[in-house]
Amino acid sequence: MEHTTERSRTTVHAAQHDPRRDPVRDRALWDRAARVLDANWTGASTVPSRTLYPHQWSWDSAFVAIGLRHVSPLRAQLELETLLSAQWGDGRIPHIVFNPAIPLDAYFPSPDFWRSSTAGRAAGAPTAVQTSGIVQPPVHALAAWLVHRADPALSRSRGFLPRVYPGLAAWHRYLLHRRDLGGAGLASVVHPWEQGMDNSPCWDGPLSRVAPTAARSFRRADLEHGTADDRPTDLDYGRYVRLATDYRDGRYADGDGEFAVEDPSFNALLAASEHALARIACELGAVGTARHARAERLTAALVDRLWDPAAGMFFCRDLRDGGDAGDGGGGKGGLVEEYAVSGLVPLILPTLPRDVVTALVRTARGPHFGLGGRVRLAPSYDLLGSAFDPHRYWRGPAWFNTNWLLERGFRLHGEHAQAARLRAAMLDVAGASDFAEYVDPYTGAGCGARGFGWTAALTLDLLGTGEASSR
Ligand code: 9WN
Repeated sequence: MEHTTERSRTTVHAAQHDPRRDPVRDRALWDRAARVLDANWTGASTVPSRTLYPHQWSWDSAFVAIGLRHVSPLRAQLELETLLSAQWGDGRIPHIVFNPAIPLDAYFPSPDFWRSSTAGRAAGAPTAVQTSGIVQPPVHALAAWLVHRADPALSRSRGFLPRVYPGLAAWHRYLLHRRDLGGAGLASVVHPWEQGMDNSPCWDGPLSRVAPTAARSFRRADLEHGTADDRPTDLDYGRYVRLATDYRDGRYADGDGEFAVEDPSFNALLAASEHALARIACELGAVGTARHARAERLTAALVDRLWDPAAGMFFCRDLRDGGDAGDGGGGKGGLVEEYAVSGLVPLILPTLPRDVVTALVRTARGPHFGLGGRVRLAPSYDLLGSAFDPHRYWRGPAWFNTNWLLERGFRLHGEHAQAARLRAAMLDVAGASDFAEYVDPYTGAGCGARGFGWTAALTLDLLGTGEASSR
């Protein structure tokens, strides 16, 4: 791929203009990150990890495309097109697209659990490919726009945006209508895996009402690749399996499942992607105003429903919490008052009110997240929380996708020094941990899989765009 190599050379050159960075080390880091993406490439998409996650995951692919665009804009386009080819008729983009060449016991839950082409028939699941039936955060339109911008000529010649726009629009329609379970204009997630931060302590309350499936009735494949102490517990898994089984047995119809949560990060990504979809619409000759207005309404609903001014934080809203939490939320459910990184992600939104931005930056730099100096990267959960654990999955460790979003948010709102510190720390930790899936937020020590897709991809993005860019 001569085009790819040429582009790669040009782009890393741009990153070398930052006088504070060593261009030789950055070039080596770039090459290592690109090699991870090559190793995880299957021919039409990228696996998050060859061992732990050997299929295509939805939000992983969006982050991967954002990095891949610097190395091969063509592969980045294909990554998103492959994912969209597994979209369901009702608009949902499934959280996993299964590779039929991978043995069933390599990952649990496998295609025979989800039974997408039969149980999902009424919702329009594809027949040519097996998928899961739940979704993941909508980072895709943002990714598609950034991929287009990386090589507009190639994008135009392949008709990339006209190819992906209808699917992305249907995806947002699904979330904004079928998933508006609280009736307030926000999308709800119906399973912790949908929000992407599987065993966050935010779910402990909502999950406590779910009767777990007995652990002996399924076999976890994840424990064959990682330390049990770093992974969700069997009890968590029993509840994940119960919720997914019930959703499947209800033919993946949305409505009155036991778990329904309005999450700040999921909705912030939807609003950011709606802004991106507006730009895509303009590029295709349509008017984007209505979409920008919708993104602004989503931002306003996020503040209205999930912002707690006294805490200086966005919290999840548990729609199945029957008690009146007295939180002024205007009706259904109650706020889950846990400081998790999800509540900082709305910083990526351009029309967040100034006082909210100021308070959120203060919270990020304060004792709960320690970005003022106590940690290297933002933890996934409250450093002061009783459930904090620096190594157990989403209960404390730092992840590169959430830190990349925060870096972007800091920069968007003029917090350039904070953004630059975070960016430098991410690059150092990604390289030193061999592109770990997640790391101890204090030490940067790697946990989980190595050679992890989005860690490598977002390293490339940070190197490829430079800190001054508006990206
Ligand atoms: C379940 C693939 C995915 C990520 C999620 C992360 C983890 C899966 C799992 O891996 O979830 O979807 O088996 O734990 O939590 O964010 O997309 O990398």
